[in-house]
Amino acid sequence: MRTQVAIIGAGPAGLLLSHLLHLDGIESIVIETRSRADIEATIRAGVLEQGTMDILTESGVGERMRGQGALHHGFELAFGGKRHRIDLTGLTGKAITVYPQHEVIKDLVAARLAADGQILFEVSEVALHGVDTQTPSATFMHGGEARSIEADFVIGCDGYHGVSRPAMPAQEQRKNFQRIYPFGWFGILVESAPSSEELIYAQHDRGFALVSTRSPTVQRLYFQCDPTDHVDNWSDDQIWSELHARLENHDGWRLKEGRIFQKNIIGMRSFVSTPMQAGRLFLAGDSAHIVPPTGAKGMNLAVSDVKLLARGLEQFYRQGSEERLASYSDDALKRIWRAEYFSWTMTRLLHTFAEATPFEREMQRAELENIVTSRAMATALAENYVGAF
Ligand code: RFL
Ligand code: PHB
Repeated sequence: MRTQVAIIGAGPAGLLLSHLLHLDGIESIVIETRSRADIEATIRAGVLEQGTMDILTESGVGERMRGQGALHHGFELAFGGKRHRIDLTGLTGKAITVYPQHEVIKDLVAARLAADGQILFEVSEVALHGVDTQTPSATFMHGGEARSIEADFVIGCDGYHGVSRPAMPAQEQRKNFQRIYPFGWFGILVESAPSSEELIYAQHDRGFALVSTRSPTVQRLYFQCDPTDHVDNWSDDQIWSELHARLENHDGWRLKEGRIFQKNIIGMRSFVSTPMQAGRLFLAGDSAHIVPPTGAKGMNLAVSDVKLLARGLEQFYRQGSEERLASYSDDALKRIWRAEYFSWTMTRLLHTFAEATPFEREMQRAELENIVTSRAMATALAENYVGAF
């Protein structure tokens, strides 16, 4: 097979890139190790920034998001037995939408297939070749046959565990930055009505907890846990009593219970691998960087990476200029580092660190008090959360 752009991975980054390129008249083929059913059912992110909503709408895949997503104009910070509202729209003029990542995936897959776009699911043994030449290629197995795609560019959108980052040339000169946190998140999906109209981020001595939502009948809750723990170690009663203890407060607000129908534990890391390009291989999304989910930035960063890449590729094919492509990594990293900073800040502010001294715990509490009493501090937090940069 031959195409202009070979895209490795059908997550939000790969699918949106393929869709944007198609709108610019540029051909691509996406290859994905998992099945369509699997990628359309994996529960991950929920919060879309305004910029992400805008790009989905402008590129014609925002209809279901506008209909089914919930626009949120604020969120709550809970600590010391009280809830405090961060008025996102009042402070920044912007809002966020809660719309599940797998619904974004469904919308993008449907748009690609409706336009006769090629997505090859359930491929295996993916390997990249000649990425520092003008004719890079990918080889893989599909339906029991050995296949290959020759392209002008290969874009690695294959997530943290993919093959693209290890295939970057000059591995010894790459700079990787990493922090692994000593805790994880225990996430559950619950059948119930929402307990709160807005997301609640709670700091508590027993550990962080988050109240989010998926729909009027399905809620998403998380609590800080040992990253090596196992979901089977927790009965439903234990899960509820932990959530009640961390979330309920002096004003009588109560968490609604319901049937728990999904449980998982995720680890937390900050990670950036630079540069994000070498020759004709470019990385986008989680393949190049990871943020802890506290700032709700991962999918939004994947979207802003591919927006830059699509512009660079458009300039290349339309004007024969590599100027934008040449500065892709530097341009993308400016936003990535700010999102890394924000995600680390939110994580540090809201989690309980076992090794923190009593003094450090008071500093954490004082920082939270500053945010809810200073409009300037709250505005800075809100600007970062909605992605107003
Ligand atoms: P993905 O989504 O990991 O997609 C990569 C795809 O590549 C496939 N793949 C391969 N395909 C071909 N060949 C190979 N060798 C391959 N190896 C892998 C994989 O099967 C997969 O389909 O990366 P992408 O596109 O960069 O998107 C990144 C986002 O998925 C991620 O950043 C977010 O989910 C992070 N995240 C959140 N982001 C937000 O913006 N807002 C949120 O509220 C938010 N909450 C979250 C989150 C992530 C979470 N978890 C589970 C880590 C909440 C959680 C709990
Ligand atoms: C989610 O709904 O899954 C979610 C919301 C906010 C976050 C992280 C995850 O910060």
